[in-house]
Amino acid sequence: MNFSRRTLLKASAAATVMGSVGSPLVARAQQAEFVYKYANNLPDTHPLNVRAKEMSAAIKQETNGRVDLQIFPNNQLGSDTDVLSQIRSGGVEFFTLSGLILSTLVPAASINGIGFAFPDYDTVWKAMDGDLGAHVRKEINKANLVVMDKIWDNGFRQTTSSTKAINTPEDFKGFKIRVPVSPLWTSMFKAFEAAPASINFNEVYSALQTKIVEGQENPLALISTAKLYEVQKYCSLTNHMWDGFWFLANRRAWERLPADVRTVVAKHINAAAVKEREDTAKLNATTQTELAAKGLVFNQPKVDPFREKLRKSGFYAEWKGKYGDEAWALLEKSVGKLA
Ligand code: X2X
Repeated sequence: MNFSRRTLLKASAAATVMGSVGSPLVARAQQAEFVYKYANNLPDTHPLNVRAKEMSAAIKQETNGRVDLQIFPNNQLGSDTDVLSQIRSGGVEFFTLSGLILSTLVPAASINGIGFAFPDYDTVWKAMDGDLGAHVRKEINKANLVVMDKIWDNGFRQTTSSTKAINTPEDFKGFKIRVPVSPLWTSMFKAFEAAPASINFNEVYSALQTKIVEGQENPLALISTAKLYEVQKYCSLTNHMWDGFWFLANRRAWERLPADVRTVVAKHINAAAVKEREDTAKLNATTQTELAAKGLVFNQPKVDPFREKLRKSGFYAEWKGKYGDEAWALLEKSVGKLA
């Protein structure tokens, strides 16, 4: 669409009168001093992106159009591994990433993913909004990334498969399972004597479809919104891990924002995280019926034998040694004795 000079002048005059809300495209572009990209790996329909859109609009509104936070869902700007290097270089300004994948850069960030650590969401939020979360954010800051206070929810992870249900730890023996690119995920499924394959989320659907792997593990909200039920037959409610997304910012880009603008941006990001937590927990709790109707066969294995297998394999002792006594004590303060 070509704007003639006359149209441009008319549009910018109108925008001056209308202010930032609903301003013509041209005027809004002129007013957006800061056009920042926010990348994530989730489908557009996932509650994280639904709330992110509201967040972006609220930020634009309260900054009078000065900040235009552009959302790129579904790995549009690259895989998690690619975008992690872009957030560090400034190729993107914002990125939500699981602490377990971030742990390739910040080892402490995977601690919330320790197998069977969290019994429920109350315990998760007390820990992640309390001392354990503060410890992880301190470590993330040391890696020269900015991290928002409130972690976003991914959920409690379940195991899907195209070949069999997982009822006991023995069923994991030799099981070709996709895991995200993270030392903790690989370590846990090796402790189950499975055959974990590290694959970025943007390649999971095709890896399952072509049977490169038999299964994967994710919360029900993602099994639904990423349509993984189309290429999986069984869903075993192993509930083996809680996982969340830290909202990260490139430090130089963050510090380019004036202090008052930073306060507004952080306020809306953290408020969106709290709303997304409610949405995602609700979706995780209600999606099983919808997924069963789409053909997924559910089973509910007893969890204690899996936890016992991890204990006997030395998994908890190994990771206690990796995180160190301070971080492990913060985890056990929230969830009780593990190792
Ligand atoms: O990669 C996954 O499985 C996902 C989408 O759950 C994460 O980002 C960890």
